[in-house]
Amino acid sequence: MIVRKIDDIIDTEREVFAPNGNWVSRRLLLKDDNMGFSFHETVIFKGTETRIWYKNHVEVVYCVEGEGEVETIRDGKVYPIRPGTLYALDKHDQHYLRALGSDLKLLCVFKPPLVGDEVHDEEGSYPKGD
Ligand code: 9YT
Repeated sequence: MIVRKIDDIIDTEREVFAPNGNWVSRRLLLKDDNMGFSFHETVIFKGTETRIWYKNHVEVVYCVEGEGEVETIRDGKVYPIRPGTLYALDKHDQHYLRALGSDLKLLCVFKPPLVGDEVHDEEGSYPKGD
């Protein structure tokens, strides 16, 4: 069994900051944990907008704190994100993620799992894992 605490991740190589300063991702489970997915606590910083397109992954996101929104680029639909809201990018949807009045704390699952140090490329994607 794996038991890990968020305090074990902070200030280690499993804590990854976006180069543009929009978010920090604390990667509690990664590919080498052999679960078939990775599991992260992500904080999206207040007032930021991030364009994302996970063309190589599916991601599910569950909000536990804060206030934000997701806009799907294909159709311009805007979805408010609040504690208790989940969204699943089952169609690799291109989207904007915005943190509005406060930081947004999200729990995120990626399949296939991230390796560890990935940050978004110019398209907002992570590279293929396998
Ligand atoms: C919700 C989202 O995709 N935010 C960007 C960071 C990502 N969750 C990660 O790498 O943990």
